[in-house]
Amino acid sequence: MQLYRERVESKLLSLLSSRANIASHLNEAMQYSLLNGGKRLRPILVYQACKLLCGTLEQADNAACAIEAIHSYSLVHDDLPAMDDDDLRRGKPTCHIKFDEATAILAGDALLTLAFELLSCDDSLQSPDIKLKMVQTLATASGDLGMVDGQAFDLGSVGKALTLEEMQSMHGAKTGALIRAALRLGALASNNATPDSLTALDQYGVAIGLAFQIQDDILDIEGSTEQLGKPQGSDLERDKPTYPALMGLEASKAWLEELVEQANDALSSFGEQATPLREIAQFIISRSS
Ligand code: GRG
Repeated sequence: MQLYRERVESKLLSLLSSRANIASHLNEAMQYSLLNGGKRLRPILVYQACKLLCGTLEQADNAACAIEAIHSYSLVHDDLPAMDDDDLRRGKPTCHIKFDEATAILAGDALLTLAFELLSCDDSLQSPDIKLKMVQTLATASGDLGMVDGQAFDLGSVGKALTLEEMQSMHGAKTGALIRAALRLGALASNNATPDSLTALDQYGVAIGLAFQIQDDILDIEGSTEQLGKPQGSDLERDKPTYPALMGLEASKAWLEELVEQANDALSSFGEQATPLREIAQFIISRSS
């Protein structure tokens, strides 16, 4: 994971350093948001899925950068006063606190569009058809049929009692869609994806996406502000619906174990080659930040 984290960070740094904006604070705000820590889970999934299907890391580079650009944009906008109104992200002042609100909106916009520029100008991809499928994958996962839809539902449900089904749909869109897209992007980039391998990776993605969100909710209770890099207890304070609140802490933890089993089962056809993805599933439920 460390290897891939460093790889995507160095690609992102050289990409942003090479862009000549006339507004220097825009580039600064983009760099601040993209390069200020973070686990880089989504790019790591892109690399692992591509490698699993015998693709090279070069083939996965642009998709890895693109998905992290989308993720970073979503965090910048999520932190804005009109949304979650947060001051702290990854242990540092959020983008609109460090710069200003307009700059944070624009930096988010620029990161979002950068992602599609990266996918569409990727020369390492073998066919225009694959490129197009990757653009579609990322657009659908991040737009109004994916992450943006989940965010809109989330903002509309503060203080409301949700059913387990509603929570799963919300998180499936808000957090899960991008995680599944990361795996699909990596698989497509390898140029060796088959319908079966895409289905298996998607089933794995559904399980780890949900596990990621449940662990996030648990960390809001059991983690520390220092480790999390954002205020601990913020879900509780905002009366946000969470899995531990709905089903209890112990049942949530038991569910995590079941989801890791489901994730591992989904990978059975890949054998030993999928060990890194199995380790990532375990990492997701044992992470402390
Ligand atoms: C603004 C369109 C729009 C969407 C925002 C992802 C999201 C949607 C909001 C983030 C709110 C949040 C804390 C969700 C919980 C799960 C999550 C995505 C956590 C942050 O992702 P990590 O833990 O972050 O991968 P790092 O910092 O490691 O990159």
